[in-house]
Amino acid sequence: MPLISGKLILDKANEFGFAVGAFNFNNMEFLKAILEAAEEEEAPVFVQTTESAIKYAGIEYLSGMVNSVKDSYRVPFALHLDHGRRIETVLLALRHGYTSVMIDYSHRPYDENLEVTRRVVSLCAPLGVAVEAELGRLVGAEDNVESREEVLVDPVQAKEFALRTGIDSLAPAVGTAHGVFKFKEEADIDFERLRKVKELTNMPLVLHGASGVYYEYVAEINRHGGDIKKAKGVPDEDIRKAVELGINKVNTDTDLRLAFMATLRRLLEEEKGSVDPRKFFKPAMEEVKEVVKRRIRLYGSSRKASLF
Ligand code: TD3
Ligand code: ZN
Repeated sequence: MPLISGKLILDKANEFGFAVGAFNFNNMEFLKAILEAAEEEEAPVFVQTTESAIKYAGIEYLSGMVNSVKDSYRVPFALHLDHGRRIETVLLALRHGYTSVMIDYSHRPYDENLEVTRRVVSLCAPLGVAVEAELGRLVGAEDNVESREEVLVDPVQAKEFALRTGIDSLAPAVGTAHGVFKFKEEADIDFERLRKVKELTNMPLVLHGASGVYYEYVAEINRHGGDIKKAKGVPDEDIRKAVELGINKVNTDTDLRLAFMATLRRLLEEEKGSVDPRKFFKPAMEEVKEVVKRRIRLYGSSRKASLF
């Protein structure tokens, strides 16, 4: 079972109360690590690219790799556009066989977000392509924000937004942030707000900025010349709780980057005589695969491929 609509995966996850992993890739090494991990866990999965990934590699390379390997795997998976900021990028993704897109106008006023999202749904729905949108904003430990109320999702507005746009999934801002510096001190996800959004919308929900920022990788990076001392992620228990409260797709990019870069930094110090990139990339890719498997188990999507 190869590349399928993101909507089919999200609806199953919502119906059976688990979350699927959505992992970002820019290159062959990450894509292969993600798909092999999903295959070993027998888990449905999203592979996703941001606009900056498209800028980096070119959409022909990214979608070309996915399309050429899609029949080599048994697990169902979706190719998703993560944080699409322009309708042109959505159209580009549709032309290249993406089966799910996010239109992210969360940084713009509510009415504009609503209007643009509606337009994207009208383009994607007839093609069976899933549409994700975001409400509220994701801000991290480095951003200066006066009030949380201002940036977190309003559950009543979320219900109205979902009804008026016809989206397939919603990413509500509940206190997480992208990158390695998510919280100043302890993690503080607004679970009550999440519970309310689920109660009012009953739809598939997406958690962004969900990486665990695991201590072992951060420490390894810092030991081998890196400097990310105040890194802080979302604890595993918080992810479990978020899934229990109705999260059905969990976005993870930073954890994969950390696993890759920790391995690379260590090997660059250890293998001073080697000029073969494969000596570095292969173990780094294996470490990415390990972290993807760990995350898939955490989300509860292992063995869920049999539902399709
Ligand atoms: O949308 N993403 C992935 C891309 C963000 C830029 O790195 C996420 O929500 C994952 O966030 P993270 O940084 O916690 O893995
Ligand atoms: Zn995100």
